[in-house]
Formats: sequence, structure tokens, C-alpha cells
Amino acid sequence: MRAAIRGRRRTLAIAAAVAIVAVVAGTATSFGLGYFGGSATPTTAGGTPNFVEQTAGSGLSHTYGGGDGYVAGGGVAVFDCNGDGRPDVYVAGGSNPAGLYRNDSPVGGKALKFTRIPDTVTDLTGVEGAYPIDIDGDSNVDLVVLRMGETEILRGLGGCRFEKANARWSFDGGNDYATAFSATWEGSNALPTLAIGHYLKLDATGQPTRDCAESELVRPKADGTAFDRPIALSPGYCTLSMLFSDWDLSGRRDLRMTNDQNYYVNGQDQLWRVAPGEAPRAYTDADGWVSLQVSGMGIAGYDVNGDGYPDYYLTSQGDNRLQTLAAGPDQPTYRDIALKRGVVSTRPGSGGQDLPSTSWHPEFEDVNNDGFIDLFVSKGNVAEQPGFATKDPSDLFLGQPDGSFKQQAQAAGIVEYDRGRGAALADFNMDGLLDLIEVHYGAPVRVWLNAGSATSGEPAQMGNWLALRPVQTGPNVDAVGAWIEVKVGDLTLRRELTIGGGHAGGQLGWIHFGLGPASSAQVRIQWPDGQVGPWLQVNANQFLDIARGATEARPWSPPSA
Ligand SMILES: [Ca+2]
Ligand SMILES: [Ca+2]
Ligand SMILES: [Ca+2]
Ligand SMILES: [Ca+2]
Repeated sequence: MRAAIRGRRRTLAIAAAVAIVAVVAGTATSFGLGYFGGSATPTTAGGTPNFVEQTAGSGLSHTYGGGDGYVAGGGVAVFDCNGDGRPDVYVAGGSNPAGLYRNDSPVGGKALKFTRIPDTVTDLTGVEGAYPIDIDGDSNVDLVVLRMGETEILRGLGGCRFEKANARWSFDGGNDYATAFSATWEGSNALPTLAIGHYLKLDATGQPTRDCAESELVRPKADGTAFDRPIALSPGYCTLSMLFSDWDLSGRRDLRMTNDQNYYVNGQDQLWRVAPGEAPRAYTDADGWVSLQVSGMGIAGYDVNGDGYPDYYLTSQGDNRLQTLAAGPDQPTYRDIALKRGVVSTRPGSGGQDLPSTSWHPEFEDVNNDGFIDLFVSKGNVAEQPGFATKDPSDLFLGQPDGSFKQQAQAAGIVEYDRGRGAALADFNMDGLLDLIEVHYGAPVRVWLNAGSATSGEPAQMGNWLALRPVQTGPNVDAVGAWIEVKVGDLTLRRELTIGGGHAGGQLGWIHFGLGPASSAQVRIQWPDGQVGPWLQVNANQFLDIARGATEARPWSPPSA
């Protein structure tokens, strides 16, 4: 009996090995779509996806607006507030109340549907933006809500309900013009380290002055139950976006801040060295840091040039930047490759105005699932700022096999002339195509369904994809700081899991990868403490949970409609 079982196991093992060899050779045809090979390397650019606006009828009826104190906010947080796996949204309102919208889009359907969840806890006024983060690791996502006034931590209770939690965690929410946020878990701390970005100082009446405020770093107390007093990140240069990221792959996450040159004097963008147990310190030219002055609005990190180190896209007015590590990981020396790669985006891509653009939220995602990363950039005039385009539509740059990007906003169907602010690319109907939500200043939020290659009717897939969710035991249950690697033939896609960046809002949840023609891939997680998991063989077109220590990825099925 024992021998028989052993014999059978060996047969299975051999069969599995043969299957893997077949997949690697690209000859497996037992799964996947038609002629598509198993782990075929993406080599050709996909087509332009067709985004169909569905704002009317989506149930998402919301406008961000207000006076001078709200021209620079307008963020949206995308995360799952009720544990059904579908991404929900929390949208800033400025002087209007913010709004929580539960995602009720039918799974795999062709209509985006949202339901407003009214609640005095979340219907806050004065909201500039918000970022999702599970601060206490209880698997209910919490929110850090950036405001004109007190920054509020809202603790998730499940079922899209929240409670105010500043007092619970001794968090000093201050009374500021908060516009940026990022977070990281330092060492084995039970609570994260938070960075709150402040824009302008407020006067005695709470109105913005023209002087830059200092931002702050908030670390947990040693006993892990509460936050310590904020540490000023001085000097402050009017910060509009910040991002903890392991720029040198050292395992330490430093804090990049992009700052608005319209207000500072002798200022610049900043990179703070944040090492456990040490005071934060801004890198200087003596460290190799190159001074950079931009009208910094947003940050997005992605390894665009494939050298293993993240590059950083910075939105500005006139010319955006794509900063790449220039002299190896020993020094934070960056040079610009935005022009070379086709993403400088100085002027509007359409609309006919030959005036500089104003860019806000950048986001790297693969919207056509071809295996080449794409870049969305929201745009819009500050208010009525002269000298800058007023018809300034958002950009969609599609990544090409040669590493350049091609503007396709018009062809994709997302061109409109409201003043764009925060945004998110997320798969709201769970069909493997990333949909789009965009907040505007003084005009309604818009949502678009990504219908892929379909011009009408049912969405049609463009390429294969994966949606991955790494999970580990607490405190940092969502593995913020991990790197996800996806090997597709000869191509390895890598993403760093971060909280922060963008413009006044971010996402927590499924991490999306386009696979192009490949119907299978290998995935691997480098966990936040540096431990590297095994390569896991997975089939395409699935949602997969990857638990730390597991020897296979666990398929997750969305609830049926
Ligand atoms: Ca949900
Ligand atoms: Ca929580
Ligand atoms: Ca793409
Ligand atoms: Ca979708």
C-alpha cells in the first residue's frame, strides 16, 4: 500500500515536471486562449483600450470643490471596505462632504455601480484626500484622511463602517493644510511610521498663507500601542506628494517628497533618509543628491528602464520628470529621462491650446494587459491660472516594447476638459481590465469602464493578466514594502508595494499585472523584511492570494452577481 502510493506520487511528480517543461518551452496548449503560448514573452504592444464613460447611472455622483484652500487637493482612496474583494472608493469633497461609495458593480458585467454609504464619521468636510492603510493589522482597512484642519485616522470596522481613532492611537492630527501621506513599517514595529505632508501654513483664521509649512514624521512609541509626538521634517518646502520607497534596494525605505516651487524660497524636492532608530535626515549634494526645483504635485514609482531600481515620475507644471538612478545604489543621484521616454507632457495632448499643462496624479498600470507598463497622468488648470492651459485633458501613455511611451488619451476615450485632480486605475467590475475614476476640481467625479478592445457591448479582453494580493501575519498584513515579481517568458515584471505618492490619494488591494500573450507565469514575493519566497507557477486571468510561507498561490473568486 505504502509502496503503491509512493509509486503513484512519483508518476504525478513526473507528469508535473513534463507539464512544466512544456510550459517553459511555450508549447502547452491545454489552457489559455487559442494560439497563445504558455509563458510566451510579451514582444508586441497591445492596442488602445476603449474606456466608456459611465458616470451617469453609476450611482457615483460627487463633486470636489471649494475656495483657495482646496485648489490643490481632490484625492480618492480605493480599497475594499466590506471584505468582498471588490474595490470601494472614498472621495474627497473639499468644502463639500467627502463620500464613501461601496462598489456594487456586477462581477464581469458591463456596468459600474456604486452605492453611497452615508455616515457622519466618513462624511467629513475639509477633506483634501485620503490613503488606505491597515494600521492595526486587523484586516479591516483604515483610512488616513488629509484635511484643511485636523488630519483624521478612521479605523475600519468592517461593512464599510469606521470610527474616529486619533485618540485611540494618541495621534496628533494637528491643524494644518495636509496634502500628502506615506507610510512604512520600520523594523518589527507593531504600528507603521507615518509621514504627513503639509502644503502652506495657515493663518489665525485657518486660511492659507503664502509660506510653506513643515511636514512631519510620526513614529510609534516603543510599546507599540500608540503614536509618538510628530517629528518636524524641516525645512518644509510646500509638499504635495510623498513616498516611502526602497530606492537603493537596501531594505531601508527613504521618504521622497515633491514640493511646489511656486511658494518656496531656495527650496527643492527632498529625499529623507529614514533609518530605524535614527532622526530623519535630508540627503544633500554631499551625498550625491541633485537639487531639483519643480512645481511638484504627484509621485509614481516604477522600474521603467528595467535596471532593478525604481524610477520616479514627478508631475509638475510645464514639464514632468522621470527620475532614474544615475550612479548606482551608493548615492541618490538621479537624472531625467522623461523627454527620452516620451512622457514629459509639457503641453496638452489635445484641445488646441499651446500653453503649458498642469499635471497632478500619476499612476503606472498596464491598462491594455500587454505586459508593458502604461502611465496615466491627470491634468487640469489650478483654477483660472493665466499662462497655463485651461483645456488640459488627462494623459494616457501606453508603454511600447522599446521602452518609450505613446500618448493615446484621445483614442482611449478619456479626453474631457474638467480640471482633473486625484484618480485611480482599478478593476471595479473584476473582469481583468483596469477601469478609471477621476476627481475634478469644481466638477463631478467621472468613472470609465475599460471595455478593452470592444467598441460597444460586452467588454472584450485585450491580453492575459493576473491580480495578486500578498498577505502575511501582522502587524503589516498587506506586506507594504514587499516586491512582487512576475516572470513571463524572458520578461520579469517587478512592483514595489507602497503606500503614498500619487496626488492626495492611493490604493490598497489587488496588484494588477498584464501578461500579454502568456497564459501562465511564475510569481515570487520578496517580503518586506527581505526574505524571498519561492517561484510559484500560476495560470493567467485569475485573482490570487499569496500567503507568506505558502507553496502555491490560492485562487480567489469574486462573489457572483
Ligand atoms: Ca468592496
Ligand atoms: Ca485596521
Ligand atoms: Ca500596456
Ligand atoms: Ca474592469
